[in-house]
Order: sequence, then structure tokens, then C-alpha cells
Amino acid sequence: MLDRRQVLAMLGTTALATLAPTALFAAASIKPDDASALLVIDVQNCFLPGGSLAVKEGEQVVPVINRIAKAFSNVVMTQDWHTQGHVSFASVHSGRKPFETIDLPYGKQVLWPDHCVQGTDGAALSKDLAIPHAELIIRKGFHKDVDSYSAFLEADGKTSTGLAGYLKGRKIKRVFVAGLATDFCVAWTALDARKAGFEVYVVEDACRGIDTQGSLAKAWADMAKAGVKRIQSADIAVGA
Ligand code: VGL
Ligand code: ZN
Repeated sequence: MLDRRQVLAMLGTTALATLAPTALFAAASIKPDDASALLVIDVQNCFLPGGSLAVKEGEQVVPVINRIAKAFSNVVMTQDWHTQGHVSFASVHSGRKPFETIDLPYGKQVLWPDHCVQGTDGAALSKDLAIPHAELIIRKGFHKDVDSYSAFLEADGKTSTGLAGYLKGRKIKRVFVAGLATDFCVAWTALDARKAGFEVYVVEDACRGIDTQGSLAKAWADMAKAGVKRIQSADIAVGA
């Protein structure tokens, strides 16, 4: 026999399941317009399974990004594009290991395994990305002594990649950010986009994080504080 509590619990589940598609989720309520751009951050082999800085479940962002990209008339992609012996590589700092932090002239720097070296297979965009209408690929992190998580500004906080100028020149007002990794290049890009005056959305399920030393929780907190909107891919209206 079911007791009263079990019956109530079952009713609760049924009621929730019935409500869920309509009342609990505002499905596909965001419609990107011509003043919107999707920024696809660093979906490169080094950050995918088998890569030197593989992000957990990184490959899962690809079909999600391919789907939402159809809703955008403007898509920009980025590539982390380091020199050999880049300052962000643990291998160039004797006695240091990946994921340790050091102080550099421009501030704290997390040290990484060698990754995304210019012209290598690891630096190539995933062959599974299917966004032929992407209009610009912006490379970053190509100065040997400065890192650049952000697609807008290098880690010195002042050297511009030119992306803000490009987007403003194209009359873009809103940017949607997706890709790898949530807590580094996605978050820094989103924060700089806010500073540059854009309305900013991060598409959570179109991103995956590295999460070292609490970086993922901190990134979401920093983004919330800066007015970045956290959305899901299902919130975006795609197609007819
Ligand atoms: C990234 C660490 C080092 C990223 C790039 O794309 O998030 N993370 N370089
Ligand atoms: Zn990098």
C-alpha cells in the first residue's frame, strides 16, 4: 500500500512534469537579431579529448554550438594562438608545473601545459564545427610574453585585439559567448565585452570549464556581478 506521503510525492512529480515544458522554462524566448553576434571561443583540438589541455566534456559543446549558430547572422570564432615557448607554458619556467600560478609583470598567471602553438594541429579549430557563415576568426595570445584569455584585450589589460572595434563597426550591440573554457577564455571575453559596452549572454551548455583552484565558481560570480546574462541554448530561438 502507498501511504499518503508517497501519493503526494507522486502527484507532485506528475504535476511538475506536466508544467515543465511550458510554465517552468521560457522556451526559446531569445531571438538573435542583426545587431547580435555569436562569439565561438577556442573550440580547438588542444582543448578537446586527446588534446594537451583537454577540457572535460569539451567535445559536447560542438553540436550545441553548431545548432545555435544557425540563429545568428553574425558569428566570430577565436583561436588561442601561442608562440613556441609562450610565457603561459609551465615548460618555460624551471621547476614549475602546469596549473601552478606565478607572478608576471602584468599580474598573476596560471601556468599551462604547452598548447595551441601557432600552425600546429592542436591549434586548429575542431573539424566538427559546422559554421560556414562565420565571418571572422580572431587569433589571440600571439605575443610571446603576454597571455590573452580574452578575445578583446590581452592579459596586460591594455593591448587590444581589435575585436571591439570590429563589432562596433558592424553595429553589433549584443554578444553571445560559447566555447572553451567557461572559466578562462569564455569568462574573460564576456567580462571584457561588458566593459566595452555590449549586452552579454553566456550560453552555459555551449561551454565547458577547466575548474582549477575554484576558477569556475569564481568566473560565474564575476560574470553575474558584471551583468553578464547566463542562459541555456534552449533559450535561443533557432530556425523557422
Ligand atoms: C584557455 C587556458 C589557456 C581557454 C586558453 O581557451 O580557456 N585556457 N589558454
Ligand atoms: Zn592559451
